[in-house]
Formats: sequence, structure tokens, C-alpha cells
Amino acid sequence: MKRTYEVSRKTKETNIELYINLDGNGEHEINIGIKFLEHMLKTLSYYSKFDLKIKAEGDLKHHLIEDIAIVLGTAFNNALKDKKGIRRFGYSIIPMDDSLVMTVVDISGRSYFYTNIEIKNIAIEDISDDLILHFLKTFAYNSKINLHIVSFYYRDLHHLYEAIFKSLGFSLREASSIVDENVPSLKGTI
Ligand SMILES: [Mn+2]
Repeated sequence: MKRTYEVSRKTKETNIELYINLDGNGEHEINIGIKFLEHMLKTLSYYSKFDLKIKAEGDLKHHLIEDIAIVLGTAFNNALKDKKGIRRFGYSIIPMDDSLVMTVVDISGRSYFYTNIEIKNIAIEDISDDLILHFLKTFAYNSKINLHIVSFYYRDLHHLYEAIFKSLGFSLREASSIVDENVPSLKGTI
């Protein structure tokens, strides 16, 4: 079973084409017109080893960020197919210079998002930190995973979020990796 998913979604606000391959090599092609989020999604692809192609345009930055997160989350959940044999849980602790973060993922079929990071409403390149947190929360809800993001400490917001996307890549890769043939739940379904 090929763990890939391809989707094309057009609304009055945004137009998004996305392809994901969970068993890829981290190859990516991201063209969304928001430079810092492009940098983050390339980082996510590289460290998760998911192949990721995203082409997107939209009327407002907020709409675009929100809709890319919805489409990426939905695509990730769909690409997991029947979730048979996945490890289900994944976590990683990643530093980037002044920043140290941990992400923890449970591919549980239930959506939950937690972070101890406070919104500062400060711009990081061409996006503000509240929109990046909004992206991460929206991704978690639409992919039906539990996502916990803990910052131990940081000074530079660029480093903080880059460490988060690196860590999320590692955690998603671990959680989605195939380890046996069972559905990893006592209930028998996730
Ligand atoms: Mn960077």
C-alpha cells in the first residue's frame, strides 16, 4: 500500500495543490509565496523524510496559512491509510543555538494541541508568530493527532520555530514509521 496522498482544493479564498509521500526521501517543492513558512515546510519535509509538494496562492496571508494547514493535515491523515503497523507515538528534543524544544506526537485519531509558547505578535521575516502557532494548531486538528510543543527556553524566534519544525519532522517520522502489522491500540482501531 502506497502511503501517498494528492489533493487539489480551490475555494474563493485560496487555491492549493498538495502531494505527500510518507515513505519518501525528504524531497520537496514548496511554492506558497510566504518565505518563512516555505522555509519551515522545507525543514519539515527534510527531517520527516516525507516528500512534499505544495503549490498555493490566496487572497490573504491568514487564509493561505490556515488552508495549507488544513490541506496538509488532512493529506497526512489520509496518507496513513489504515494506520496498520505504525509506531503511533513519536517525540524529539531538538536544540537550535539558543532554543531548545520538544515535540510529542500521538497519531491517535483524536485532535489535541498544547503549547507553552506565548504569542508575542512579532514578525519573523514575512509572517507573525501568532500565524505560525495557528498553522501548527490547525495542522494538528486536521491530521487528527495529539501534538504537544514544549519550549524549554529560547531567545531568537526564528531559531525557536525552526527548532520546532525540525523536531516535528523527527516526531512525525517516528510516529508514522511502520514497526509491525498491528493496529497500535487496545481498542483495535485508531
Ligand atoms: Mn533559518
